[in-house]
Amino acid sequence: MKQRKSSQDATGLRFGIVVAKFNKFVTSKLLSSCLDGLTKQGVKSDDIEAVRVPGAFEIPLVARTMAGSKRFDAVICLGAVIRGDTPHFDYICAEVSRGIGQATMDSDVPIIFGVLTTHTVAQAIERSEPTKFNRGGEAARSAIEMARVMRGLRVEGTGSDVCGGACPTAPQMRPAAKKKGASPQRSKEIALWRS
Ligand code: INI
Repeated sequence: MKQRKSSQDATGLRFGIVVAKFNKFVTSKLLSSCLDGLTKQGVKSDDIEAVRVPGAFEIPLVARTMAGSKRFDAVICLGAVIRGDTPHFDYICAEVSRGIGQATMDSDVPIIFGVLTTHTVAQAIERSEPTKFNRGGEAARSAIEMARVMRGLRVEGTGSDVCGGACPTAPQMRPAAKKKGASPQRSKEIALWRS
């Protein structure tokens, strides 16, 4: 069995971040830990683009647009949905998780779910404290790992080890530059993946 090692070296990778302004006292901490996590692993600040949206409900559209631009190796979604007295919480949680899942499958780009969904404000604070278990830092690590996995699969992989030998998307993920006559644009993309 061919095993791929996961890597946390993020040099040369580009990341998009979508962060919700709602519950900013939590999401601003998620954002700063996420940025720390990326830059500590070698990501240049020029290679990070952050977009603010009103609330978690608005995250999926922007995440899908960023992913679709193909300018990023991964997109990270940060938000905080905190349960109130109405069913609003359930609707937002359902939409943001469904929307992010759909966006990542539609775009073929890793989109990381760094949205807190908590019962209480205290739980949200606990999960955004830089000194404790901060989900922003965790989202950065997941993004780096997934960006590396996907670059590896696109450049050299057949997809067989992730799809049990019959991955339907494998042919389009193989490096076209190895074939004669690959378009300049495709070659540029592959050069970027390899960089
Ligand atoms: N948005 C959040 O990000 N977190 C919440 O806890 C929240 N609550 O509880 O209402 C919230 N609501 C706003 C929502 O995401 C949209 O911005 C709004 O409905 C406009 O579409």
